[in-house]
Amino acid sequence: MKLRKLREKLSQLGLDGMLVTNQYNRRYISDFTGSAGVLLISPSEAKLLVDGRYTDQAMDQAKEFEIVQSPRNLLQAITDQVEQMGIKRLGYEADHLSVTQFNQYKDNINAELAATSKIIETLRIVKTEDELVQMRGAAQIAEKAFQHILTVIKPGITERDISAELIFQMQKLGASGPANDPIVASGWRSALPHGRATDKVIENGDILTMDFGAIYNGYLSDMTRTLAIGEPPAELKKIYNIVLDTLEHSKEKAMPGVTPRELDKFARDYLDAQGYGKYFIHSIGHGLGLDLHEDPFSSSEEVFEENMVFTIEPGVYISGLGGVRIEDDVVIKKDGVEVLTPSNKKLIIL
Ligand SMILES: [Mn+2]
Repeated sequence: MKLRKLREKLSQLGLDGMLVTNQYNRRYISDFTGSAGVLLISPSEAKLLVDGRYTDQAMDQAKEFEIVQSPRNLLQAITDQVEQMGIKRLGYEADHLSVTQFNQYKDNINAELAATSKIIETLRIVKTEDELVQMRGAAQIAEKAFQHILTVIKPGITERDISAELIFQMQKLGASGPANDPIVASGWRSALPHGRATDKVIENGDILTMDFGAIYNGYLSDMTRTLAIGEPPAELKKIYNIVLDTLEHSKEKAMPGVTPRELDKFARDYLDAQGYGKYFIHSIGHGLGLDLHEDPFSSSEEVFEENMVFTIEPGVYISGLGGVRIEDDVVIKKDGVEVLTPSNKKLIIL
């Protein structure tokens, strides 16, 4: 199915071959989960070139592909296969090649090389039912780790303790790993939207932002929760409720026919009306799937369609005071969104 859609796209673009080098695109089209290898696809053939470390795994996973075992530097094998497959106009993924790699391909491959952009990324935007099953699994793991971490957080432990415990719990719950290096930012550091965990000690009166997720069967979750340890400053409490309202209203707004750009503007206008627009210093969200940040991005003017997955993550960050971000992952559905991270979002004061 995925291969068929890709071939349709190639024929529309006048390409009789495609070289796939990006790891997520390679996995999406072939089901091969290894960390090295390339796909060569023509109208009649589909080959996966891997080195000897991956031959058995590739044969097991990439059922629609002919596996070609090659030396670790795949250049000669790619050149030979393009020749054998009779490819005259080969598309390559311009967003994912280094200049060095491109020059090697240009100097060796005997075919016209055609730059392409986002062909497979675009196919990845609308999730299949099977992909949604994995994404629900990834979200549930993060949700359970969040419930657990609430029993761990107390004054005296460090941000790094929290990060390590989140990762450990998610792996015990079935994650193959964390989706990112968790963001754990407490007190004044919560004003840093991407404050990675440090040795800072959690203190009474701190507000604490945690942004983390799990990888489950290749698919990612990405959630952010902000909570307080002891009574937080009054202004941060007020900001918390405004950010939460922005999140909830944005979720109501996310539906087929609306563009990510419109959703972003809606959230920005909402925060502006409350006087906090200038402290919302990033975008409203991003596509999520095999990769943590994938299409559609918040600047996209292509409308949402059913079964796209998007994060919604308004935030307000005030230097010297602190910050609040709350993030949910949603699946766009005909009448509203399916929230993959549904845990209660009223301000928790530990
Ligand atoms: Mn995110």
